[in-house]
Amino acid sequence: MTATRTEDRYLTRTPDEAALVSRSEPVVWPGAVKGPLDDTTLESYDSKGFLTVDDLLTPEEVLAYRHELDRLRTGEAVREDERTIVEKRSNEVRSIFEVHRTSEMIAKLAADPCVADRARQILGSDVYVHQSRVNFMPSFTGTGFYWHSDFETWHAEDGMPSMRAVSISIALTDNFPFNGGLMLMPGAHRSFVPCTGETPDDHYKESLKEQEVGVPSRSALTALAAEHGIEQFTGPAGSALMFDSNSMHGSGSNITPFARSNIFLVFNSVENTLVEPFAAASPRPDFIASRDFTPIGGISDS
Ligand code: 6CS
Ligand code: FE
Repeated sequence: MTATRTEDRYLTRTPDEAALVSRSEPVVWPGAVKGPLDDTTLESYDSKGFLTVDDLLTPEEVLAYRHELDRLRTGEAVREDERTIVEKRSNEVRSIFEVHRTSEMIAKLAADPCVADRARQILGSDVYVHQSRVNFMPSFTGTGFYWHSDFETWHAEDGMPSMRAVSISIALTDNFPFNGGLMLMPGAHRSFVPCTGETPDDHYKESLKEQEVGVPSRSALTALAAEHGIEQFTGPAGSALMFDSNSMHGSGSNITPFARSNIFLVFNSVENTLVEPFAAASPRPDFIASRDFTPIGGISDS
C-alpha cells in the first residue's frame, strides 16, 4: 500500500520552509533481537543517534579491504560505470555504489555477525542492505558533504517510510579531526528537518557529488547546533561509526596529505521496505536504493 502524501508524517521538499517534526519512531527498537551491544551502549545510541565501534577490523583485515577497494576502483571502465561517482573538480573516483553486490569480500562483511547483529539489534528485526558504497576522500582535493539527514533523502527519493535504518561507516584509513572526518549533531536524530525545493529529475546525478536540494536551512541548522552541539567521528583505521538514518551529519573537505577511505553500509529493517518516493517523480536506481528486500542471514542465535 503506498502512503499518500496526506499520511506522510515527514513532508519534505515543500515550496516553503516548515517547522521541525518530532520523530515518531523509536531509535532503538524494543528488544526483539539480542546482540553484541550492551545496555549502556544502546542507551547512548538512543540518546545521541550514533555509536563508535573500536577495532571492528584488525590491521590485517584493514589492509585486505584496502586492497579490495583499490581493485574496485582500478580501470577506465570503472569511471564509465553509472555506479561510480567522481569528484566534480578533480574527476577522481569519489564513491562506488552497490559494492555489496560486486565484491564478495564486502558482501561477507555486511553479513558478518559483528556488523549485521548490531544492525538487527538496533532495528529489532531482520535487515537487508538498502545501500552500500566505498568512499575515497582524496588527499589535498577531497570535498566534503554539506549537512543533511540521509533519511530525508531516502524518504523523499527512495520511498523509505520510517526511520528504521542504520548506517555503518568502517574506516580503512585513520580519521583525524583535520582530514574531513564525519561531524554529527548528537540528539538531532529526534527531529525531522523538512527541506524546501522540489526534487529535480535524476537528482542523484548531482546530489551524490554535491547535494543542494534536500539540505536543511541555515536557521534550522543553527538551532539544532545550538541545542545539540557537534561531535566528530575520529579514530584509527579499523574503527567504525554506526549512525541512525536521521542523524544530522556532514563532513568538511580534506586539504591534508592524509586521504580518507571507508566502507559505508546501510541496513534497513525488513519491516520498513521501500514504497513509492514521498517527494520525487520516480524512484532512484536500484544500485543506490535496493529493492531486493531479501534479509541477510537469519536472526543469529547470539
Ligand atoms: O543520497 C544518498 O543516499 C547518499 N547521500 C549522502 C550524502 N549520504 C547518504 C547516502 O549515501
Ligand atoms: Fe549522508
